[in-house]
Amino acid sequence: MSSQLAALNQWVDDVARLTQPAAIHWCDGSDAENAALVAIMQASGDLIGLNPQTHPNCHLHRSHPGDVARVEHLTFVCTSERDDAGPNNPWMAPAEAHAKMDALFAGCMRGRTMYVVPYCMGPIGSKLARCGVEITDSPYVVANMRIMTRMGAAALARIEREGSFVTGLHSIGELDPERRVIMHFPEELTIKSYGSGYGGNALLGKKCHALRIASHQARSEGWLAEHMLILGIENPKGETHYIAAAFPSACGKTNLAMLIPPEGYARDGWKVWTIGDDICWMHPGEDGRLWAINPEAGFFGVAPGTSAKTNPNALAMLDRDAIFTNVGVTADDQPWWEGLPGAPVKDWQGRDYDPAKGPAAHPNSRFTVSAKQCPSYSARAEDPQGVPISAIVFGGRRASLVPLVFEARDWTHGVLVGASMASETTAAATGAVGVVRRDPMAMKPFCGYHFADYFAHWLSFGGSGAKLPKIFHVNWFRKGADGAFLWPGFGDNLRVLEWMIGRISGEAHAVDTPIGRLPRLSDLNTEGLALSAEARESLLALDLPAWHDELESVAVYLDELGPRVPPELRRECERVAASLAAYEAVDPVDA
Ligand code: SAT
Ligand code: MN
Repeated sequence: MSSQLAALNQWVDDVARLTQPAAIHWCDGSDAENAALVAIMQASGDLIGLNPQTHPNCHLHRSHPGDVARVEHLTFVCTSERDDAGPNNPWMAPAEAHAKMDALFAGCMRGRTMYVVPYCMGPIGSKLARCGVEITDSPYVVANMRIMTRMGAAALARIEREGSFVTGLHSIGELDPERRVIMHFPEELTIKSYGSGYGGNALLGKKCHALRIASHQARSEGWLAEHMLILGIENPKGETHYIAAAFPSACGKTNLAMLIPPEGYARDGWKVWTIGDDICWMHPGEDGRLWAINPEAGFFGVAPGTSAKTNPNALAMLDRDAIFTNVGVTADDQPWWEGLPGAPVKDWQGRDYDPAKGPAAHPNSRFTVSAKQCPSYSARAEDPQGVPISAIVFGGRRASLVPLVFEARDWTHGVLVGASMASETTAAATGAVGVVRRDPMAMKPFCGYHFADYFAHWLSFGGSGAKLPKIFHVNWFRKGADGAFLWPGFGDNLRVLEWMIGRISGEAHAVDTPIGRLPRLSDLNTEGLALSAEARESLLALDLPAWHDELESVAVYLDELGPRVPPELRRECERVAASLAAYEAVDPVDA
């Protein structure tokens, strides 16, 4: 046995001694293994079979009703120095955290099977990919990890070859919110998670490894681990540009990643290719460009609102081999959520559906499905080199202030734009929904180290010679006086992406403003689009006094992050504020 596998075996033995499982199962990722697990879960009620005619090999999982989202206040980054975790993360000293977790894990798997899940984040043959091993007592977690990662024998072989891997220990425990905690030890490449079966808390390859631990590794190794979708846009000439875009959870990343071009665009030959919908690892290539892979192999998407209108590609991949969590069901056992035709008879808790008790599907109900089933899945998604990124897009959910799109003037300004991102909170995390909070680069819940150091790391890419992507900011969520969205969104977002590509090739026009470069409405292709007069007037307008206040609030936010904030970023914030003060208002709309 290789020394790598000896180390892995030793860890598995140690965990078994601590958790006392009735049996240990090493996962090979095979179909037979999955079928056996599904049978076990059907017998236990963990999975419920759905209509085999309309949805072959699809299953429903109903979680504990108190375990439906990530728990940011219970998610710790345990660095030896408190300040290294930053004010953006709950922190606990590593020794204390290990002791706390070991006490929770002691004997917790009695009577249960302990699964050992080797996995690879990224194409199995890619230098950019990284491996991990998750130990869990939840067969639901195993079934999801099988879809979301390259799990099983191939990953184990790579671990044996390579040596280094992230260790993740997970138990659903008692699913008691009072005994729920997720600890990250980035200096030890270790994760310990107890008391939740929910995606981001329990599928340790995803947010825990591919963002929190990986962002920490990326900083010391000179790359970026980001909460971004990756898509390719093919123009009628057959050229494809790849775009990475960061939005907070439940702000439409999956829909954007699978965008279907609007009628005129499709006719002219535009195509959109999906690489990933949630996480992006970007490495500087020898050519000075950033090259990106999607570390995941599947989608863990928000179900409600996914429909033939909003995301036909997603709907098309969800009629076979999928796991649905906390959705409703119809009389003939089809999965159902708000936004679909038909009617539910049972809600997400398995109760008879009663609109007085709330929606049939939980607002954070999810589907888990292999990326290979996506009709727009890019052939380049499995490319071990990744794809070269032409543009980075930041976006939030902002009912007012922020225009539909603007371009940062350069990399440093773009880093400020990303650092000052803000968004209304969603159901993806527990807590109040709809409150605007700063969410830099959509990484507030996921950055495994001090935000100030993270901004410095981003700035460090700005060296001369690098062929860095252009940086843009978008806001699809601007609302009018009546509270309705001003921009149609979904497929029509391609109109905005086309302008970005025009900016990259130097063909599209923009107006310089203090906050960045804005298109005039006439610079966007609005053919076939019925925009209201209010939308035409305000989607690209600048409210200067409100932007003043915004820049002041960004400066306060940077101050709150403390003295580690790079001076370059503060100076950039001052530069924008000064240029706002000096700005003679020109009307950027069709000026
Ligand atoms: O945290 S999850 O990965 O489960 C979903 C999300 O919030 O993006
Ligand atoms: Mn996410």
